[in-house]
Amino acid sequence: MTEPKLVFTGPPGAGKTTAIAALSDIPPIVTDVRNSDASLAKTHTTVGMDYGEVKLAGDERVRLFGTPGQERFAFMWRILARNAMGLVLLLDNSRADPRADLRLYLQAFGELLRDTPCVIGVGRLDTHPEPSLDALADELEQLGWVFPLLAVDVRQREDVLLLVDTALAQLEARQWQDTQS
Ligand SMILES: Nc1nc2c(ncn2[C@@H]2O[C@H](COP(=O)(O)OP(=O)(O)OP(=O)(O)O)[C@@H](O)[C@H]2O)c(=O)[nH]1
Ligand SMILES: [Mg+2]
Repeated sequence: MTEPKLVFTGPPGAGKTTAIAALSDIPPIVTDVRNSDASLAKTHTTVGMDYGEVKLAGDERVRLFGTPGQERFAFMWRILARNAMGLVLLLDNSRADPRADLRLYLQAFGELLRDTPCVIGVGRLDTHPEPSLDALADELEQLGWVFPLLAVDVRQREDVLLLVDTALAQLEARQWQDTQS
């Protein structure tokens, strides 16, 4: 497999920039500016993209791209989705309607997901247990998708690594299936 490109997406504040910084072996490239949106409870927001790299077992280098979360930057979602080999969708369960977030980002990346694996990481389940992972899995099923859903803390490198490993495992399974057909 040649240097897979994974894209992290999800709503503002879900932790795309944090996750890539937690996992990257190189100092991540960030394009955050001071946030002027009062509905976002954080000081900075991504306006371009995040970039990091991680070397996994066997010296496989994975390129990590993060999208801006805000919908006004949806044009960047399309640009960053090009040639992606997997999608990591981060949700923040403390947001008003995580199910609506799930629908919005899966729809926005629907074309990519036709032949690219996805893994969903749900953050802040400890403080905001609803909707539960089961409820989100039901929503996913109703939308016609079957993807792994994991509880994560994006500040923890091990959690982000698990998301990346899960996406890559699906990718390898698909590539193996392709060789069989
Ligand atoms: N207390 C707490 N903070 C968390 C948790 N998960 C993430 N965060 C914080 O949430 C914030 C996420 O911010 P970013 O990484 O900038 O989010 P983003 O998804 O890149 O946001 P945009 O670029 O605006 O789309 C960071 O300050 C994290 O430290 C959690 O489980 N608990
Ligand atoms: Mg960001």
